[in-house]
Amino acid sequence: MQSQTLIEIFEQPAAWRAVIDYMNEVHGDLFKYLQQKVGSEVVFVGCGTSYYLAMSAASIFSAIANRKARAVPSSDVFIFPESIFPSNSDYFVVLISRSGKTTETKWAARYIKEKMNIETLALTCYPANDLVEICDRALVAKDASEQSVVMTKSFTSMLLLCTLMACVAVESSVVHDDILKLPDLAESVLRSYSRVLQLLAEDLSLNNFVFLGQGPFYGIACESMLKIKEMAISMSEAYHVLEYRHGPMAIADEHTLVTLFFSNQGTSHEEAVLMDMKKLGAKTLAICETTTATIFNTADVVIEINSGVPDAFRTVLVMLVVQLFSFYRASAKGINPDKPRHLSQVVMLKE
Ligand code: F1P
Repeated sequence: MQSQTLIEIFEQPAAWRAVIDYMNEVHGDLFKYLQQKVGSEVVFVGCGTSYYLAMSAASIFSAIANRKARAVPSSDVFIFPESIFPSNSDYFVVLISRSGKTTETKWAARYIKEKMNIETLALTCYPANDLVEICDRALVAKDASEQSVVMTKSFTSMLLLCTLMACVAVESSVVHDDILKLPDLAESVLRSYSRVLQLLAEDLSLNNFVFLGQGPFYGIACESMLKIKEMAISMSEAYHVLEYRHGPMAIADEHTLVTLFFSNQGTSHEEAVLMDMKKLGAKTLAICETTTATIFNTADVVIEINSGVPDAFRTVLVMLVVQLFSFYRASAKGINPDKPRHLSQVVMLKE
């Protein structure tokens, strides 16, 4: 029987098409709403995968919509609210949750509404759930709901929805041409790289996985760290690319796979880190838009996305690579990623 997680990984192009259609339906209304919020800082909130999504979403939202945006884990909202919402600013909070049932995210939503009187928007995969009920508005990626415990298509689809929201914040008209290309590009990434990733994942001499990304790719690096932990029960870390030199590289050796998400904006700095990692004896996987001579001559494995789209739009595409890699790593270790150890779809606490 085919793995449900793998089925959902391959359903991403269709789920993204549905997100784009949905945005075409709601963009006029959303534009008006976001116009009322000009001047408010956008705070993206979530737990686990949804928190890492918030990190990439905040980076993308600031860059595209030219507005202040930040990501915080749901728990910080009700434990350290004074650090998150100093009283001298305006806020608009986007609460992200596949299920809409995660207790910490519900607590955060209630705290924001009741104690801070700040407007809230739920970003989720179900049109009706607890979070939608608590929040003032909702955006729903309904074709991205999943049976699997591990979040794959829900992550990329909700991130795409955030990216579209950032575009809508600056113009009310139709979806950006580059975004329209993404579902076809996703099909080609999933088709082209499965075999090479499977071979790399089968190298059982590797026992430590490091993911490095700057800007919008930092949230992607964190989500990659989580994917390989959840699916393949493997040790993993995530850092900003240049941060890795500041101590963490002490651990790197020939059993380490360092995956670098190359950005167009930071290529030369990121190439230098790639070369350093090679000198340390680590194995390297470069995920880049186009292969430079340095990347080609240095990295052990290169995944060239060749999308023609800017960094902010490419984040969802590069995530597919690590989802596949994590799945194949689990298979190589004889682990069933559909039944991850200790985990369930939702973390529900006693209320
Ligand atoms: C978030 C989450 C997942 C994680 C786990 C439990 O859920 O923490 O990131 O993989 O299986 O749930 P949600 O709030 O997005 O539904």
